[in-house]
Amino acid sequence: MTKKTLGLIILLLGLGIYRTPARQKPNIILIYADDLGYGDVSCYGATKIKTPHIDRLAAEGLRFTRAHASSATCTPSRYSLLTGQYAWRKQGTGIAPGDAAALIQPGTTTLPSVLRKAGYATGVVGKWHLGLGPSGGPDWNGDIKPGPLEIGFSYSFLIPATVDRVPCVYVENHRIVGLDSADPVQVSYQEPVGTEPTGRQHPQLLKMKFSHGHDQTIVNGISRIGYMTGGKSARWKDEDIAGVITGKAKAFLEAHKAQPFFLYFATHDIHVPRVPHSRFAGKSGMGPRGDAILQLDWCVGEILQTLDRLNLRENTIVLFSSDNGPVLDDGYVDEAVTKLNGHTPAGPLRGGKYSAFEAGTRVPLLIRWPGRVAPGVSGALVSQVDFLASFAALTGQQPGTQEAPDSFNQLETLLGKNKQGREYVIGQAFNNTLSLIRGDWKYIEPGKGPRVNQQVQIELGSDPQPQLYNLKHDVGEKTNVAAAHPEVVRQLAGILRKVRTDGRSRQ
Ligand code: NG6
Ligand code: CA
Repeated sequence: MTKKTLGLIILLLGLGIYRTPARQKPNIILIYADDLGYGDVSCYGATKIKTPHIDRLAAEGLRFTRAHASSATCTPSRYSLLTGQYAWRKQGTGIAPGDAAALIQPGTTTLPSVLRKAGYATGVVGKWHLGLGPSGGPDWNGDIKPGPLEIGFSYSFLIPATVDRVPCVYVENHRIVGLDSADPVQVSYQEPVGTEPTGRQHPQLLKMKFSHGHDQTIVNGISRIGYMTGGKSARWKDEDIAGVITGKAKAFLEAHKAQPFFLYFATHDIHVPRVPHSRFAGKSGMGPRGDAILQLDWCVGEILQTLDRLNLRENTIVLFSSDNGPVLDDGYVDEAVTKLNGHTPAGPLRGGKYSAFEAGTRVPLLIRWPGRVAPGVSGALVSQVDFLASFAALTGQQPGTQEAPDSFNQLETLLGKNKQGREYVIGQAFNNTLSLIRGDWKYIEPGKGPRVNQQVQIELGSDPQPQLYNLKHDVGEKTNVAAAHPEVVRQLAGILRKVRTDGRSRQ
């Protein structure tokens, strides 16, 4: 800069003309891990594994100790997160097959549609698992819609369902990436398609064996749920997934650095199959599950470094959470059990993924917004179902009575100003048993079905009798005190009944 221009700027500054532009609406990034437990990262007490980048978020932001996903499995948690409606209100929102039709109808008010209305660029990168296409499922070889672009996202780069489900391809906006039209993709969850080997018939071809389920078409040496054929040029390599989706997430930030953006970055890690890149394989000493945690931590670090580099750290709210609790053997023989090495994925909580007990839905939640959210710890009761109304409020909006019927404006809680949070939190277990937490009390409604899922070795929290726990004195839900406190059981069951029958919970 010449002396002359410097002089001019100083003069203009003095006159108050050369001002920095008004503070832009904050960007929002939601990093949503898969199957990451309450105790899986070092800022939540893990000692056998170090997660420095996730810990950085905790040190620079607010760490919530009582934050919940809406459900103990993926599809319903994500459905609630994006729509602000409990998934159990809507049929067909259980764990979706990889060829499911779109579960969220175009025209629905969603977290991205609300932010888009406020002028945000809205991207989703990573795991979708909310169905694609019209009823009957998507046309994999044509335009794959409706999908995220029809419900408020302006950009999408997807793992369509889960990495353990076919089709094993990426979908960018409406198209499979790298598809050769001479080799069309065919998918079936009913019967074999094509002639490719399956894990059930050719286990000798597998680089990772299945322990239950996951014995159909083999892709990249790993057998999946469902059958597929074709699309050879478009298939992912499991080892590269974290790098590919992180690259797409970074590209989205770069492309939209000048405007407010919302990025929903949904990682594959640490879901099965756990096949991390060679940079992480063997590095945790805990087998592939631990290595996948290191890879997840790396993804978070890449996002944070990109924000630093683009000078967006200050004006970006970063949220980090998980869609449900932890599981060890979720269908592949990957040493998750044998190499656990004393690690406690659920921390002090009982149960795990699929469960009505706390480990099913109580998950890490970190929120960083430099200068606006004071670093620290919050014990406020939080549910991810509230993100929609809370971020609507951040942008001066309020959902109408017909929209996001279970989403409350909890912005003050997310920003650390309200220390109480929600009046109550509702959780949905795999078997659809609901639980309700209010204050120190946790009520689990009577449920049918097995108490333990033997395949995954997780206590589901089902009991034909009502259960009541005092989480303050018994966070591990060891002692059912329902018989000693019938009035509390009655009260909490009453709230649950009302929320159910009213069809909405926000007035
Ligand atoms: C189960 C799968 C499990 C996992 C889960 C969905 C079997 C036996 N188990 O049905 O491996 O894919 O669905 O996980 O197939 S979630 O995190 O996406 O909800
Ligand atoms: Ca999950």
